[in-house]
Amino acid sequence: MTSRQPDPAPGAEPERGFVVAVFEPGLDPADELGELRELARTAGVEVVGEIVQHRARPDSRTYLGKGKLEELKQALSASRADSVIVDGELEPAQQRRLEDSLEKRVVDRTQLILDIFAQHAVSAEGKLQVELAQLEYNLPRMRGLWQHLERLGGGVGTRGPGESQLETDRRIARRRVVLLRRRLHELRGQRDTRRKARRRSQTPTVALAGYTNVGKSTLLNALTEAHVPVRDRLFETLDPTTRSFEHEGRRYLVTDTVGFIRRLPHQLVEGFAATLEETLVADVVLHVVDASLPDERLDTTIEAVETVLREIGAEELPVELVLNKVDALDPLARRRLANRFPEVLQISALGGEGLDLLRARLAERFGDRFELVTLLLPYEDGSKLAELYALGAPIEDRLDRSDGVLVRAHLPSRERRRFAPYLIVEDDAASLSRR
Ligand SMILES: Nc1nc2c(ncn2[C@@H]2O[C@H](COP(=O)(O)OP(=O)(O)OP(=O)(O)O)[C@@H](O)[C@H]2O)c(=O)[nH]1
Ligand SMILES: [Mg+2]
Repeated sequence: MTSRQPDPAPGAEPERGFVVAVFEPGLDPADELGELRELARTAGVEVVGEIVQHRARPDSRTYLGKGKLEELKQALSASRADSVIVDGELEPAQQRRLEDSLEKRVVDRTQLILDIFAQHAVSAEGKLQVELAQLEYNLPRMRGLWQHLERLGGGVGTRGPGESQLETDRRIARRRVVLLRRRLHELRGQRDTRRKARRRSQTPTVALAGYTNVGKSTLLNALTEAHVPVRDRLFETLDPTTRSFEHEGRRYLVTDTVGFIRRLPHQLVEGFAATLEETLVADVVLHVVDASLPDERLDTTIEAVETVLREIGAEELPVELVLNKVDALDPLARRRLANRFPEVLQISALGGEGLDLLRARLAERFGDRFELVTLLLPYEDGSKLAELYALGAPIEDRLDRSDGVLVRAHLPSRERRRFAPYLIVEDDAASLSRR
């Protein structure tokens, strides 16, 4: 599947996929199918047919019940489908039985999402994260899939007496998992260093979070004049990007990360843990919502994001909801939204509407983190001045005097202690400056 291209060259035949879903009570069929179709489209698959079965839970052996399975067989041959896409996570044995019985490749929702991630991974870290997630998915499903890995390490492929090919393959895959985890751990160390540098700078940090395709990257670009790629497909962004913007003389950092989805495969949550943690070091999470979605879908996406945020341990962070894509709504729909979400800003990352208000609201949130102080830094403590500049604290005024440098600066509240010996009471400052 990973060889599939998301955008087939003109004239090339896209893969033909047949969608199969079991709807348990409580699931909204239109919603479910809509999302599965979107996933298929993003993966470069043309959906050529659909079969839906309503039952309490999928069949434990073959996902679909007997009758439906027969129906599917007929429909498959008529539709000339290359593969079957199942809207759920299949047990390895279920998948095997289905493949054997249908004589077609069967792809479950998890694998479809993993494929999309594989197609979209750009950075070295992103690629390792996806490979790890794929291996963990494939390990219990292996049927001699891993021959190509044998050549990776000298002697790894040599088989012990009595060991089957499959066992050898599993052993190689497990070693690769260990290796990938180690490499990711190293990369994570580097990321921590960068993150700590950012923390030291005390610059307020905003993390963009939200369902996939809601416009997070568009918003990052609009707020910070960045050029992160934006596309109308799922999981366009996998690597975190941090950019800054200035508002009234202060600098703010904005981080854009991977989008969320309902029932995010747990292999991906593990693989992308480090990336998702970028969200955790933020001072505030901006939860971006696609306001152009129908009401129910809007609610499920908000819930899904809240669930993932809880799963990665971000529930303690302050979250600010923001409704994006309001340019796609008529005035009535916007009023209804305003009633449903009274305090929430309505913006258009694409058109620019509401962005000034958003910047102002973010700034307001961080307002108490800075205080305007006057410091007298003697020349013999010259390094303190450098430290002050390193904080990125906006400097209002600076006067070089005989006894040191007099500075008026917006000092981050947390740094007050470090600079306490140099603080000058405001009233004195005016008279001092004349000295
Ligand atoms: N009408 C409208 N479309 C928007 C707006 N913001 C983003 N979009 C469109 O929504 C699609 C997805 O935008 P992205 O910025 O890539 O979304 P994302 O949340 O970063 O998506 P992933 O990285 O794939 O999770 C693109 O086609 C954008 O042009 C907006 O304010 N209004
Ligand atoms: Mg994006």
